[in-house]
Amino acid sequence: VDAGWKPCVEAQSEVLPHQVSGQQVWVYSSEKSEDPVLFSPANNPNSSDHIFRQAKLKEWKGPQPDSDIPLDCLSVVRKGFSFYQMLQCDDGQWAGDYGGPHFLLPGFVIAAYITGHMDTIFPAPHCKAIQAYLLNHQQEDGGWGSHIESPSTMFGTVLNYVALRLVGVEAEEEACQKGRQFMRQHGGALYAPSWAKFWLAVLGVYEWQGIAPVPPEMWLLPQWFPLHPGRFWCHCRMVYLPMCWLYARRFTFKAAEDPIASALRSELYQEGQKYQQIEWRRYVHSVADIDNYSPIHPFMRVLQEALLFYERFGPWKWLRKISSDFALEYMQSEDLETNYLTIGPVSKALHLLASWVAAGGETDSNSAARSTAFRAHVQRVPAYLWVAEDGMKVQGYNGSMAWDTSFAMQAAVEGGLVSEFKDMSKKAWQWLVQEQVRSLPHGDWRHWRQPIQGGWGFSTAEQAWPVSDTTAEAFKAVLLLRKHACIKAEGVPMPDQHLFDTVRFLLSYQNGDGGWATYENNRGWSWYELLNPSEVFGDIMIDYSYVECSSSAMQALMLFTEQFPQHRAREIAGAIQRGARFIEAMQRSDGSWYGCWGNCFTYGCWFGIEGLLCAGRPASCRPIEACVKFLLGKQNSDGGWGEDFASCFNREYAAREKLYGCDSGSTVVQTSWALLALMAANCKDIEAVQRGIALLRRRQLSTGDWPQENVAGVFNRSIGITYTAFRNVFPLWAIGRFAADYGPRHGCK
Ligand code: LAN
Repeated sequence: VDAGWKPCVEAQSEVLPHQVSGQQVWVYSSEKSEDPVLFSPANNPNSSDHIFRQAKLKEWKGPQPDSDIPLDCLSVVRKGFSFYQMLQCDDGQWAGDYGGPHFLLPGFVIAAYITGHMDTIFPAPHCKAIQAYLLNHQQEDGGWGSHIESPSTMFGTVLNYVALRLVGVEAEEEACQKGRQFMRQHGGALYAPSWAKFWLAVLGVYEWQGIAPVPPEMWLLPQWFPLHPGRFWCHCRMVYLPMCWLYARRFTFKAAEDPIASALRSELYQEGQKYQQIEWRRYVHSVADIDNYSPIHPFMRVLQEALLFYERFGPWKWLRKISSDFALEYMQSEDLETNYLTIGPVSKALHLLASWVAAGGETDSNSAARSTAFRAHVQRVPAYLWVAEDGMKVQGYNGSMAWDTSFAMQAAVEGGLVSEFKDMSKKAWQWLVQEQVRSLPHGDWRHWRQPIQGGWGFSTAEQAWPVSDTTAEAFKAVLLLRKHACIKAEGVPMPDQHLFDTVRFLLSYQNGDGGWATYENNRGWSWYELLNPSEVFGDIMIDYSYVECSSSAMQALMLFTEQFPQHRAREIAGAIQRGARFIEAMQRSDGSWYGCWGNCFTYGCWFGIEGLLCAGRPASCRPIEACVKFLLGKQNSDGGWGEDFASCFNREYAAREKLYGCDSGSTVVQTSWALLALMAANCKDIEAVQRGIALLRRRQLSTGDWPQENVAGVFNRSIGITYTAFRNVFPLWAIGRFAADYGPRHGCK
């Protein structure tokens, strides 16, 4: 990618409802300081976040990590933190690449193109960096995957092909020719999954008759009705919200008048297939086999047919108007609450477009561009963009800063390094205190939002969507730090009441089954999955209880109750016990736990074991022993652990092959999770733990960093997502635990 990209903190703006805080953005300056960085996807599609890290290292004024190879484990952690502190941002957070999915960037590009704002949203250097990204991740078969480690899918290919064309790559260029060939081998865009078809319809290169209905009237269903969308998982709800509004209007870009869009009308389909003659209605349910992860259930098909009938014979106008107006008001309220970030990247791109349409963009583009909402949306696009050596990408969220900062601090505490890294710790503490979530401006239960006060989000407070476990992990970090002398003496104060708010938050997010879901309490049943319309994602309809979220919430509550034995102690104790029963119920017969948000069983096992232990289950209890046995059985001969993304996708443990130039299938992140779990469970096989630690030490680079290996995160079973910070934080945490606790306990260094 071209040099000249720099991370920075964006200036405040008068269009946004609240102050921008905690975000990271990239700016381009024409003075080039470095040579372009090379990226070789054939070696590893996971980039190293080299550009960001180099920029931070250059700014660093403090001492450099020792170049010697450390002799003991504590020095390894010290060296690792000496490196990692150099990456900390001035405000105290750790930022990093949170890319991975391949279906996000195209939505942004399509929305920018339709609104005629490519020049403002993606000026020339952006387009160049986006081209680099798209070309870097095109695979040998001409397609793109749904995420960086996925084989090519129609979801990835159709969307990224369109994005490539819109950022200025000509149809005759080789990349496009190969892309077309891949699409045509799989039936052309008529066989793309529904979310891809939606973007195509909006761009005017697919017709609305070929789209399964997304009626806004669903919002008018009575609240008690089991299928009211207020009961869906918030991500599902908040994506179908702008979709239903755009669908009801059948909004379409005037593709016929645009040279690229009209060319796409033939490029996306089979050779010789005439766009005007396609019988769209026949392709509503068609999707390529390679994409069909969650096939549409016959029950949903019947429902979709009924809805098509309703659409055909004219939905009642008044009902459509009331429901569309409601949807628009809901979207505007979400914009204000999240400072125009919205809950995530898919809704963000749809809101960007919808705000322009709602301001009359179709008839008067100039005045729509001046509308407050559209301008504010444009200003918040950079919060989602990231530049790494593979190019410019749209991240899975507006960053993972709260999550990464919370883990980093817990690792520092466990390694006993808080006072040694006092400035780093104080800055991180301050950032965490500042990023605790306030309450919603319009009150909580409006639009099915739960009280959020006292929570922490995955990224920043202004994003205003705290999660059970991001709250819990930040709370753990805060509780651990506040006991330290240097934080007590010099850190910004945090009133106890703010800690009590978090307790109320965590207790109220527990579900009836004893577990914790993500952003909300569970509001529906798993049979809703019969209505999953996405084809490409698994388990998206409701907010399920998860082992990871439950374990984090329990650990945080336990830590709190140790420090404040007077505050809601009985409720907390009861909640933890119910949580433990949920975790036990989720254990698989082989002793493992499936990880829903990390790749994969190594991640789930770590949370499962820590959860049971914090509830007071002894390390010798049957479930923990079974999990230890499971983990030990998966250790590689080099001492490490390594799982393939197939574990997440197929829900069966899949060992990772030697890949991307590594000398084995082991990875440092998964090895660390397994080790953290084993050490927490006080594993009797000391030698196995030692061999794992030895692998982490061998893989540490001379700088104190670790290499970026594989995709460590996952969502919705099928999509991989990058966590760059994990390669530092988890090895540091595992080796720190070994140095400070497990090692001394077992007489080894
Ligand atoms: C995230 C990121 C963080 C993640 C953890 C905190 C790790 C997890 O323990 C709970 C769930 C959560 C908050 C989570 C949920 C789903 C998200 C928001 C994501 C994986 C980041 C991107 C993803 C979102 C759904 C992407 C947009 C795609 C759609 C299908 C709407």
